[in-house]
Amino acid sequence: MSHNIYELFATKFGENRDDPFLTLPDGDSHTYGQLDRRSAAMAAVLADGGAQPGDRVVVQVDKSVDAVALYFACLRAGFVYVPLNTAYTPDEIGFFLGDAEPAVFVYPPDLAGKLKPVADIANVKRTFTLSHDGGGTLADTASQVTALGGVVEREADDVACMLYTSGTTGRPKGAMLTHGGMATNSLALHHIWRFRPGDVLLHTLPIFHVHGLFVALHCAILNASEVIFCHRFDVETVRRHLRESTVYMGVPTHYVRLLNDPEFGPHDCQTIRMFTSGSAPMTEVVFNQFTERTGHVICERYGMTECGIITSNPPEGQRIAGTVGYALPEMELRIADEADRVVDDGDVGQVQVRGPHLFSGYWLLPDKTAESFTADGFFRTGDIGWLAGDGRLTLAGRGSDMIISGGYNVYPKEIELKLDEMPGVAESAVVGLPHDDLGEAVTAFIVAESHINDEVLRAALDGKLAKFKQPKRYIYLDALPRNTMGKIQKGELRRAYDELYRSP
Ligand code: MLC
Ligand code: AMP
Repeated sequence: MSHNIYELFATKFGENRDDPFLTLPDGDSHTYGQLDRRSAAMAAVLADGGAQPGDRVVVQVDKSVDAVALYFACLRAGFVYVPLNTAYTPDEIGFFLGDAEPAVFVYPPDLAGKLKPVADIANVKRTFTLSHDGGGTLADTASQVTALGGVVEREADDVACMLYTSGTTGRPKGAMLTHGGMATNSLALHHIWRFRPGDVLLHTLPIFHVHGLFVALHCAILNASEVIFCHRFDVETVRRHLRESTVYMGVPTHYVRLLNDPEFGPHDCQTIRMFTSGSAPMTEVVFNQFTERTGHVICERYGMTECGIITSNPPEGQRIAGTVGYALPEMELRIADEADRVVDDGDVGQVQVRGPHLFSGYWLLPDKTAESFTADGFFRTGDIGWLAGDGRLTLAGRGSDMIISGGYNVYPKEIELKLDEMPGVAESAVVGLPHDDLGEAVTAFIVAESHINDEVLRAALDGKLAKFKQPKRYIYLDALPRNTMGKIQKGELRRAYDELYRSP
């Protein structure tokens, strides 16, 4: 029996061919049958272009119906789908292409001048373009070919997707997600969130991360739901379409922005049965304000690229501010000390998880993979938390100094390395400081050895680092705080500048 996750989807596509799947804000609707056919055509184009099952297909394209079809095309044909954040610069893309060694790279036509040379340097054999409005060589060719029928057989542990996530070294690692792991997680989530006939999902997340691509879309497909598919988040669009939806999935910044609109209120949310939040911590203030304003209690859940969704508050039963709920079915969750010994309920330690939902390892990095698992097969999430006696998890922070800005992870090391190599910079420390809108704002502390200013630093990072990673503020210090071992004390910087972004 094939374990290709697309088999699960194909059943839904087959049973619901004429039903709306992706409906754009302008009303233009694409049925389940259309997406199925389009993905089969795209699979044929990629195969003709030389892609074989198991080959990587790297994709940096805008959110669109065809971008979703391209994802399905890769799944059904057994290609490994590798989506990249559209904010990444050509410099950053160069690294991913070199690392993933894809058979095919797909990018927007208007970036050809910048990205084709990068693909050539990385020796990518075949490139296609795809635009947000249905244009590009991939779209054009897909409209002319004979579709690739059927679904390629895959084992449960065959890799379906690879998503890059960074680490303490600043070098991104490709997390390999398997057909079996993704299917297990999606089915569990669809079940515990009690998806039901008639549910309509309002989708405003990007589709290059697990939240927008897997959590949101997989639940909708398994439910044969209609998805109101917005290009991006903005308050006005969300308010307009909430009234036609039953489920909304967001990051905390979305909820902060909705609350900042004084007109937003219960009248916008009358059809909604569930608001979920994740990818970053939600403050109790926002959680409570949302309930006071709308009458809805946000269902906070906790996930990670390597694991999919790990825990969720219950859709029925109590959702508690500041907690991320209970482990999903088949997901074993424990809190351990530094020696991987399980601690008592209520004690704070590192969150570790085990089960069939997990990724299979980091691409070409067996040592990193081994380090990230305990001897008995639990994955070290890097998050810190504690469990209540009934199994409810509360997160208390992160083990590393990773920053989460508006739901995107930012790794200080990557930015510090770029800053430190600049003339005039003696050393730097990058930290996340509390920010009402983004949760945390990337902030750089600089020790200068000659005259340097924000403008010079910004100009030097532009083009090298995606905008969302670039520091929102630079602070110049005579020296960085260090402990007796010489280690930079980032905690001290965070404490001293805690109020930097808070309005007076
Ligand atoms: C955009 N900008 C950001 C930013 N997003 N800066 C810091 N942090 C961010 N997250 C910058 C842009 O570069 C630009 O800079 C300016 O802000 C305005 O850009 P924009 O495109 O208009 O931004 P906006 O649409 O307002 O985006 C904000 C956002 C977006 C919150 C809607 O960041 C977003 O969609 N976040 C969701 C991330 C997500 O899906 N995470 C899931 C990860 S999966 P300038 O200088 O040009 O003005 C995961 C697992 C799990 O974590 O559990 O789910
Ligand atoms: P990523 O590597 O992009 O998948 O991000 C995963 C990280 O996001 C986790 O390790 C957590 O640190 C964080 N995260 C996800 N959901 C939540 C949540 N509900 N509350 C706090 N942090 C979260």
